[in-house]
Amino acid sequence: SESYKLVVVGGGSGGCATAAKFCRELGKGNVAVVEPSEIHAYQPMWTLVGAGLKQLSQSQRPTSSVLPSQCVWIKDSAASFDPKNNSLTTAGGKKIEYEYLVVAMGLQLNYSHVKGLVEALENDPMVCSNYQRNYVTKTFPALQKMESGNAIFTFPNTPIKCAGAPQKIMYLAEEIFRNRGKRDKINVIYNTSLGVIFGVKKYADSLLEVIKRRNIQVNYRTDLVEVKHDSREAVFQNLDSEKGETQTFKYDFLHAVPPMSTPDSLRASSLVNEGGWLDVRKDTLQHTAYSNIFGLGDCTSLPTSKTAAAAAAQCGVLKKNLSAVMAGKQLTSAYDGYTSCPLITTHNRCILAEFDYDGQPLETFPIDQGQERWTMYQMKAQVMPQIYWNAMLPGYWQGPAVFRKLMHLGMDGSPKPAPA
Ligand code: FAD
Ligand code: UQ1
Repeated sequence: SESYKLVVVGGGSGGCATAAKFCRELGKGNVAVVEPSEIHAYQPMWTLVGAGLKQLSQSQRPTSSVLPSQCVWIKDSAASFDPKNNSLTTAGGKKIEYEYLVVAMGLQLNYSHVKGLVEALENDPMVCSNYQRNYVTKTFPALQKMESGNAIFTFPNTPIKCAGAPQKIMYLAEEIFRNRGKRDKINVIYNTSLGVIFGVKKYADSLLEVIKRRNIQVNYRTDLVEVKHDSREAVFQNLDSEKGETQTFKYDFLHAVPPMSTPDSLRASSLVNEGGWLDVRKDTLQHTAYSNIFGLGDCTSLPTSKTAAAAAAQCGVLKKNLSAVMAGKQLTSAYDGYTSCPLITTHNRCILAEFDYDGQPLETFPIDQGQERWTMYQMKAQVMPQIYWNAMLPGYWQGPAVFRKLMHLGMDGSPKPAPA
């Protein structure tokens, strides 16, 4: 068996950034990253890929080029965890021992949990999904082909990553239909399992205005349960109906967002809570049962919206607290739940939602981010990819908190900088 000071499981947004930080501290050969994929994707770009505003290739780089050069990359997936003995095994049958473990395995996409959805994605050119790399490339061609009828966009009945993404693509699609002169013949329909358009009232109010102005139909508490691609029908369950009533919609275009969960191997371990989430403390990110295990990102129990922006902020807290544990010191850093969702509403406008555990806006810029803005679109489409590749993955970006504090200095009613 192999043994490392620190093992990071998952080399996505949170795992890669964390490995980079600890490689600098612990040096060559002491940090191992378990990651099966040869391609690292900047998933936030997939909304733009779906709308034809970026190419898939711009969102992807070889994993070998983003993982820190001082780490040991174990190109395999974690298959089982034995936290009592500080070890895990891989699908390839390797046993790996660690002193400290960071779990950043992200989410598993459960397309197969919706009857007929995989078949529809594989066979119907008008069924697409921005959540997976081989389906996101179907979205723009389908939007260009769409002539008339129902364009349906779904939101599943589980927590998902980037809770805004299911509607961002709808706004971009509506704009494409309009620019192509087809809008009059197309019904744009948002069927969401949620009871609200967005969890934070300030941004929900702005989005509801967009929806009204652009004549979009929203059906709440409506969950996609089956797709019949032969007859182009989508079956939705009414989540408020005790009898489990369903309603069938004819579709001419369907953007489906799959139900999600933590990966099976994590869910089967003793590291998760009842919901199957990696059980970490919401402030320190330390595991509730094992003090040498930490977690960050989408796979965790942290009660905030799952985004790369959140993982970036968590990365800073995790670094400080795990370093403290390694040094035998008290944990001092606490995560406030910061997360951000750039709600793109047109090819050059965006509402940049930023908020904390309490669902209170925590905005970086001293302007009202509840409005659709050109600057925020540029931020999302041009600036964020640079920050991601050049600052987050190398372990230097911990979210915009420092800028927020700077830009709000001396402004009325704003949070005062914390005392040193
Ligand atoms: P990931 O980055 O998904 O990484 C998880 C890694 O774990 C993967 O590399 C995977 O291969 C690996 N893994 C899985 N199983 C195993 C295993 N058994 N063993 C080892 N490794 C394993 N976020 C934003 O901040 N802003 C946005 O605008 C935004 N838009 C989005 C739009 C879309 C369409 C999508 C799909 C996501 C979007 N996100 C956005 C969300 C963002 O991509 C995720 O929240 C972020 O990547 C989470 O980081 P993570 O490290 O937790 O998981
Ligand atoms: C962010 O930090 C981040 O992580 C790298 C994102 O992921 C792509 C984001 O989408 C956003 C909006 C942020 C927040 C950053 C700023 C400057 C507001």
